[in-house]
Amino acid sequence: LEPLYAFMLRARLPGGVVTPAQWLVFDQLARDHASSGLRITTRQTFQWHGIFKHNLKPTIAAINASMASTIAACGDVLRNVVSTPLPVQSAAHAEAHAWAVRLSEELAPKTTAYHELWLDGEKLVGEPEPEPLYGRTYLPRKFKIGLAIPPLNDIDVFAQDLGLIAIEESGQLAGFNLAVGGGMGATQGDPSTYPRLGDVIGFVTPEQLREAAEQVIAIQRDWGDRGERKHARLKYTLDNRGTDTFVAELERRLGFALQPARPFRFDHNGDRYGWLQGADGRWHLTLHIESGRLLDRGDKRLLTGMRELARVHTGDFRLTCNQNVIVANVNAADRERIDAIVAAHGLDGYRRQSAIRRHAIACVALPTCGLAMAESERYLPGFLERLEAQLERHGLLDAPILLRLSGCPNGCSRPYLGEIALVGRAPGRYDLRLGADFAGQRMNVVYRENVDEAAILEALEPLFASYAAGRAPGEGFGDFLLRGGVLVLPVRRRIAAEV
Ligand code: SRM
Ligand code: SF4
Repeated sequence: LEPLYAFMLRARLPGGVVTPAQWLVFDQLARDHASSGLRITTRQTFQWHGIFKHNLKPTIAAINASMASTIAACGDVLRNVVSTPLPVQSAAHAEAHAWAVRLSEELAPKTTAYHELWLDGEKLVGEPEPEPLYGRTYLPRKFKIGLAIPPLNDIDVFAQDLGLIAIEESGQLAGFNLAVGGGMGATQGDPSTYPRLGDVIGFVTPEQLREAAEQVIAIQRDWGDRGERKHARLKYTLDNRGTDTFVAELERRLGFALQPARPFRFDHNGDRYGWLQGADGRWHLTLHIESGRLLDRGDKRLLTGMRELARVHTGDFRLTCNQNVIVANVNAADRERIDAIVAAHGLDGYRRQSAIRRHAIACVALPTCGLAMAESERYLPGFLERLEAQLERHGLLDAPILLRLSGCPNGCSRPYLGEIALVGRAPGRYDLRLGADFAGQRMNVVYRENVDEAAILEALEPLFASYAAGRAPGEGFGDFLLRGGVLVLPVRRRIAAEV
């Protein structure tokens, strides 16, 4: 008799857009087959945990029937392309967002094996289909593209293998700055692995973008390290070969030179909660979902509440890279009804929460992640309570400090970009990292190594006291620690400069 295997499934949802009809399908699958509701990930998509092996095929088929997919949500290919989700700005926003969808579709693997295996496509043996981009051996490792629309860096563009910074000029989408070689993963005890922010290497027009993205992936396919998996990300290729050599090769393959990068400015990488009106007059409501976990627990009936919203909503939903959800494209006349559903199901927590709680992200970690060294998602609520008590004593409950927890150094919550970050080392023990900025452009550094909660709170106490007493108006916690000389950052942590 075979053991009762259970799996995690992840959808591919470029730009995080979900229609109400898709939401209802995903919700049903969560209730029928998953062990812990719907989980919004840090790459704008859903995971379902605990799917029994015999339910995998019908679940994947149902996701595909809803016009979504699970193909290339994992594996050594281009992963879910993320994009600034909030459609508040101009038509250029919609155009830029559409690019995320197009890149995701056009650069996805062309294999028919997925359909043969999971969707009852006919051919199961024979010559493999040609893969124009990935070839027979695919990429050395996963590859991530993210598109940010300034001033919002809510996707952490410098943490992507290829970051695209949309440049809008006179209300038109002029093109994209390219930032290459970002990545967050590191391996404990192996200093040859490290998080790195992307280098801004130049600008391309929209007509040049597809080819430029494809060639960046192709160079990594050809130059990436296939001998040592831990070094197989683009960031190591860049550091081994040099960014200049990489750019020269890119321009050679493209047959044109990149233009100089254009000016841009990011002001933050968190989400903006509550209602915001878009340029076209429609409304968007960003809700905070702690660790992205949609479940019914006590009076917080988040899964049910979102289902009720999906039943009446005429716009769409947008998942964010901060694990939240936006009820997007709402007509003014529907706002009251949406608000009532939100309040009735405890989805309006953002109205009462401390600023640090609203800006916290935790990766999944235990019990489902096999790589976890410490708790993360399950630890966040309790840790936040203790932190909030401390912040309250210092009058800092309204300080929007970016807190990120990861159960291990792989960095799935992008912890190296947290103003305060805990990176798991062992059960109950973390590296306390401090000093990132509020816009995702500077990484933090280790402040205390391998410590327990008491030591973390003790280390933070005097820092909160001096921040409360000495912060300049609008000054972030990370910036304050740097200005006050509490932290000195190594040169490589300062990068991702604005041009
Ligand atoms: Fe991740 C592996 C969860 C975003 C870096 N990540 C994993 C696995 C699949 C564990 C495994 O390989 O066995 C985790 C599944 C846990 C579970 O039980 O669900 C996992 N990663 C997640 C998610 C669900 C975290 C979350 O709480 O939301 C995110 C899913 C994203 C998605 O929808 O595609 C997630 N992972 C990230 C990010 C953030 C990002 O992409 O913006 C990173 C850092 C960026 C990067 O890639 O550099 C990230 N995950 C990793 C790594 C380290 C990769 C490296 O280069 O070293 C691993 C380990 C690996 O690949 O071997 C990993
Ligand atoms: Fe698992 Fe580590 Fe990723 Fe957390 S950071 S989900 S513990 S691999």
